[in-house]
Amino acid sequence: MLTARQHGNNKRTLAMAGLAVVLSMIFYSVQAQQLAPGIKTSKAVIDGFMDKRFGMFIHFGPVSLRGTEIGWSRGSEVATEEYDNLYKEFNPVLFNADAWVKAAKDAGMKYVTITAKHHDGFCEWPTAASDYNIMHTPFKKDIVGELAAACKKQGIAFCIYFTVLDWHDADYPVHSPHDSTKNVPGNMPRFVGTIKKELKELITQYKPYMLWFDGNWEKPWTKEYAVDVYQYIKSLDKNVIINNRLGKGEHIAFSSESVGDYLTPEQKVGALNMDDPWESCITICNQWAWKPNDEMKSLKQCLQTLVKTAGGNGNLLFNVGPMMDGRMEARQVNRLKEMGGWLKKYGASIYGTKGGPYYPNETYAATRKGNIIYLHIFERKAATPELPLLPGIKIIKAHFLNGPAVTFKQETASPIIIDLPKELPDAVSSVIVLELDKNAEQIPVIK
Ligand code: JFZ
Repeated sequence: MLTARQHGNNKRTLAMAGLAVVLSMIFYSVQAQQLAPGIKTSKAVIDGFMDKRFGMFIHFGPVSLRGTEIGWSRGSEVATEEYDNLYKEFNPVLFNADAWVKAAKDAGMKYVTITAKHHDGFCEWPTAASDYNIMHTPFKKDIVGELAAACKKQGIAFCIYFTVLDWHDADYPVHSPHDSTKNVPGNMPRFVGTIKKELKELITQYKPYMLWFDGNWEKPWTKEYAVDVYQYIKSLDKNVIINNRLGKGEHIAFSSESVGDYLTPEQKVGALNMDDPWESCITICNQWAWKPNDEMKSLKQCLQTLVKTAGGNGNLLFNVGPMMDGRMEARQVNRLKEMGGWLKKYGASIYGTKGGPYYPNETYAATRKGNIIYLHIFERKAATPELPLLPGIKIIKAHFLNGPAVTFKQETASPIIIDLPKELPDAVSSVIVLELDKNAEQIPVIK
């Protein structure tokens, strides 16, 4: 029993506690709009990421048994009930993390990003947060862990794709992108608690270099949650890089809604941008997850996508969807190897360069480093193509990268004229080295 006095004290304590809650809520809602100062990923870390230029995206999961799109085909091409039970027969016995990483390395890629959890909610690592994970499949092997270990062994950065929407989790209010009658009230605070638990496992166990968030566009996800999760991640590892799909707003431009370190144009090469770091994600075929007989891009398309991306000062995250047995398609691995063959010869014009000073177009793109402009010629449209002049800058020498000299004409007031040989040294993308008398990286972008 409590005395009247104790009651009174308790009332006061309660009132004060209540006031504290209200005050902290007001403080939180103001505070939560912004990241705590000094918490953003450092420029040095982001610069290191952008120097890599080329990475592998991997979309994989039980859906690969059907060959339809990951997440999105749930409740459309594949009935929800059927989709949600696919994990019971998911057994990619030929999965070999070393082979995947080797395919990435042979392509000249510098990082690998795996769908640890896509919109269908299936977790490819043995999480304690939900039973809907790889340990409850016949396979019972930690795909995320094996891939992380293989990346470490082969010296390539390991990264994780993670969605903040989960159409499978009862706490998440949206249960289908196709049918809003499936929506439920859910419990977002609890859901955010679950994803923090999952992220803690992923970060502490696998030490990812970068986290590729997704699923930020649905209504339940707010900027406040994004700020909270960003700060939480940084409390676990201050150097992990985070894409901009953790926050709200557009994928291709920063705004007051953005939370994250870099922009993420999807299925197209981003526009030249010398100010904001960006990475285009583009599929080698059409579908993100494996699809039988999906149309594959030609070597020319693949390489020019990479070159135009580098020419715009961005990275390319090039996607492969492994088959249900865990192997990547041989034709895709071969295509990647061809890209790697080109990069072995011409990698100096891609890795560690900046884009510009010219805007990429259908005929050429440019990259630059130190006193050099690398001019990437896609096509011999003319024998003597013209380049916009470089005010106050003298070209000292021009030659094909690892190849013969190139003659050119440079006058103060007219365009630069390049003399192309009858046949370009590379059928897909030839690289001309223009050696300048000044630092090329300081040249303002030329339209
Ligand atoms: C997202 C994912 O949904 C997709 O499955 C894949 O993982 C890709 C890399 O990222 O792409 C989107 C994002 C938003 C929409 C469609 C695809 N949308 O809003 O329609």
